[in-house]
Order: sequence, then C-alpha cells, then structure tokens
Amino acid sequence: MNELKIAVQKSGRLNESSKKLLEECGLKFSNGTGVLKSTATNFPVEILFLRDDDIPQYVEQGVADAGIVGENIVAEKKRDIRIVEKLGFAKCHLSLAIPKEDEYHGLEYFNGKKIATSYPEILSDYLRKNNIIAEIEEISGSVEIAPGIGLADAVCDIVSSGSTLMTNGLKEVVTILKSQAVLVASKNLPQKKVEILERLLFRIRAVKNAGEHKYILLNAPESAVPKIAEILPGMKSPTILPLVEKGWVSLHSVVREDDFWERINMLREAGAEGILVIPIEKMIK
Ligand code: PRT
Ligand code: ZN
Repeated sequence: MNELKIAVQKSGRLNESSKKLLEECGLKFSNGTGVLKSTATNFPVEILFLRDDDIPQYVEQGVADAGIVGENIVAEKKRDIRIVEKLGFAKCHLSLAIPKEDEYHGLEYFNGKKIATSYPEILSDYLRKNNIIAEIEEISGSVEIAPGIGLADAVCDIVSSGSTLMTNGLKEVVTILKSQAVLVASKNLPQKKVEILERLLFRIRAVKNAGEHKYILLNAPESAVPKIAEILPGMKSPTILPLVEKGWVSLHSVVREDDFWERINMLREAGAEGILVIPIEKMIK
C-alpha cells in the first residue's frame, strides 16, 4: 500500500477539472461513471471518488492521504489538514445576500434576522467576530429560495456568476470568503508518501504555470527590438532569430495570460506584426 491515495469529488463541479488536472500531470487511470476508486497505471497514486463534504474528514483520518476540494469546504469542516496548493479552478465566493428591494447600510442589517446557509460554521464565526446576533437556519441545498418561501430573511451562499441570486430576487451585500479548489493533504504522511506528493506537486505546478502563460511569436523591424523586449520580459529574455528579409527579426517569448491583451496592444504599437499566440502544455520554471 505505498500508493498515495487522493480523494476527488465523485460528481459535481470539481469532478471534471480535478480529473483533467491529474490527467494533464500525466497520470493514466480509468474514470468511468460508477467507479469508486481507480489506480493510476503509470504513477503510484490511487484515486478515491467521494462526496466533496467528506474529503476533509477522510484526509484527517488517513482514509485518503490527499484530496482536491473547495476552500469553502475546508473552512467549514475545520479538520486538522493542510492546504498544499491552490489549484486555480472552481473559483467562487461565499456571500451574504438579502432581498433586492431592502435597503442595506451595513452589517447591523442582520441583527435579529434569520439567515439560511449550508455553511453554519463559517457564518457563525463571521457573525460572532462582527458582533451580530442573528439566527442561522441550516439547509443543505437550494439555499437561495429560502427568503422567497418565508424560511429566512437572508442567505449566506456560494456565488459564482451571481445569476442564481438575481433569479431569486436577492442581492449580494458582503463577501465572507473567497474560494477556489485546493490540494489538501494529511499532516502525518510517511516519508514515502511525502515524496510522491512532492513529485505530483512538481507536475501540478508545471501544468498550472502553463495554463497561466502563452507562448508568443512575432515579427518586427530590428529597430523596434529594445522597445519590444521591454514589453516581453519572458521567462528570461525573448529569443531573437533573424528573418530572411533584411532588417527584420522574429521574437519568441512567454507572456502571462492575465495581462495578455494589454501587452498585445503595446506590441502592435511598438511595431510588431504577424503575432502568433500558442498555448503551453507544461512549463517548468
Ligand atoms: O455531491 P457533492 O456533495 O460532492 O457536491 P455538492 O453539490 O456539494 O458541490 P458542487 O458540485 O455544487 O460544488 C463543489 C464545489 O464547487 C463547491 O464546494 C465550491 O467550492 C465550488 N463552486 C464553484 C461552486 C460554485 N462555483 C457554484 N456556483 N459551488 C456551488 N455553486 C452553486 C451555489 O451554491 C449556487 O447555488 O451555484 C449557484 C450559484 O452560481 P451562480 O453562477 O448563479 O452565482
Ligand atoms: Zn457537497
């Protein structure tokens, strides 16, 4: 039993992205529906498919060595586990929302109110810290309909695009917690498993870095190179190759996805032409 056991969500919002990440890390495993566990054929990992709510507990108890779960669940379950790496997907936030016609001037709004949520621990900690006395109505799903059916005055729920709140006549007034999927692990792993986790983490970081960057190729007159090199810092500095046409070069570099469009505009203004942008599969810094 020397494989590292990793728990991922069986079905739901994290399932596909978690499997895709492990596949992009080069792991080969069967993942048909109904499968409860699967051993990778080319890496010492066994994948357990579980409900996301159970993952922190199983990792704490050692049933799984590691897991992929939302930070919201980690915060709510308060288990003694460690967050190893943020994974950059399933981004959302946990917010307080109230009927959209209500005026809101601050947290005192919630004094004496009833708030429906699936996150009673996070919510009660938050209310206590802010000296608000409110009643918490714990419900496991469809929290947003609670005010509409008279079950509560407000909600504390996960928001992503905000359209569910809007459809239910609610408006978001406070963000309590920002969340994304994270890799969690047991605090008591034997050395052998720590080593496997480190190897996997190295691959996860390479995949994550790649997703956050693009490879860029462009042509430019030689005279524009200093200006373009400033716009394109790349991993070290851009690669420059001569073109057949005299006085022209081709530049290759890497740019961050998040400021990509801004840099493209700057490059065009600096004289760049024939810009090609290519996805990167793995990126090792
Ligand atoms: O069956 P299991 O217990 O495993 O799954 P689940 O139903 O509890 O969880 P699931 O699959 O819905 O979500 C898994 C995780 O995805 C959550 O714990 C979050 O970390 C993350 N995540 C990201 C979200 C959302 N985005 C999200 N939009 N979880 C839930 N929602 C729901 C939210 O509860 C609300 O009903 O989507 C609605 C809001 O979405 P918008 O886009 O309308 O704002
Ligand atoms: Zn769940």
